[in-house]
Amino acid sequence: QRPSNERKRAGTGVVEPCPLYPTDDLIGRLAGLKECVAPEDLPRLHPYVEKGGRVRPTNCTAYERVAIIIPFRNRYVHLYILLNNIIPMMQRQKVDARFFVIEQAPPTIFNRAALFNVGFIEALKLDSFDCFIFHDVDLIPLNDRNLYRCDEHPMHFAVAMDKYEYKLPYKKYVGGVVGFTKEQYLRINGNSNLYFGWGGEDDDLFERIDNKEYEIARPYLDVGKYDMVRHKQDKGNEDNCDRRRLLRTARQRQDTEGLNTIKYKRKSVELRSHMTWITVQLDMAE
Ligand code: UD2
Ligand code: MN
Repeated sequence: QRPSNERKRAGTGVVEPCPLYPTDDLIGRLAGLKECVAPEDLPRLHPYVEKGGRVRPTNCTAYERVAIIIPFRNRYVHLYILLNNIIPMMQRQKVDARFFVIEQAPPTIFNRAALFNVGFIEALKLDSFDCFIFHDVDLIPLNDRNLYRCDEHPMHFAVAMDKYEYKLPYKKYVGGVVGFTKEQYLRINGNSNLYFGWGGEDDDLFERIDNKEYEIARPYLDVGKYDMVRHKQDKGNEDNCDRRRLLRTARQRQDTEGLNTIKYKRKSVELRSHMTWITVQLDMAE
């Protein structure tokens, strides 16, 4: 059952609630712009974004507040391309969204899933949010009917990517872009923090979702379409050779390892013009 617009009204000043399915301004299929954008061009291209990276509807109040969490290290070109694509999409979808870049400082191996936990905790320290969308920096949505919102079950948005021939690669796949309400993310105890390096963390997330008896809500293939900006495997994100072994204990670990056990050192929080930028240090586990 969806919460009523009245109860979940977000923002201030605007009385009229936005429609639950605000489809009037949508285009459908998008070009998916991949040209480089300089950060100093963002204010000219998207002047309505508030400092710290909030976009919200101007003539109605969204029924939920969304934090878009982007795990990040040294992918500036991708980040600005992504923002240039999704900022206007958020506007057309009448989403009240705030962008958080969660940057992992060197030297430890990259840990995408732990950064999601950091983003969840840090976003809630700054403001209240109903919905958390965890978004790879390099995935460009190709259809704005893919509404960036949360629902009764965890959402998997990126179901059809160019690198998988625009199909779901396997049934349990929840990589790329996923969304949880605050309650759902707390109930699954977030992501595992143990996956340093490339791979496995998304399959661990599936086990956590499934273990708590959630279904996974997905758009149609034509709607959940994305292109990934081409890239090579990053230095500092080498294949995680432990991933298969870790995955075997995913369900046993769920309640004792994850959001409730994450350790990190927060180095800085900056309210930049088009995003909130949080830099953290993660230490490799004991
Ligand atoms: C796949 C999945 C991704 C994740 C990953 C395994 C797709 C489209 N995505 O991505 O969801 O499960 O495998 O870990 O299949 N990042 C940085 N800097 C780095 C390394 C990673 O910013 O040095 C971030 C960035 O947001 C990136 C994400 O982590 O999009 C995933 O890393 P990737 O893009 O290198 O991995 P990829 O494309 O194989
Ligand atoms: Mn990628």
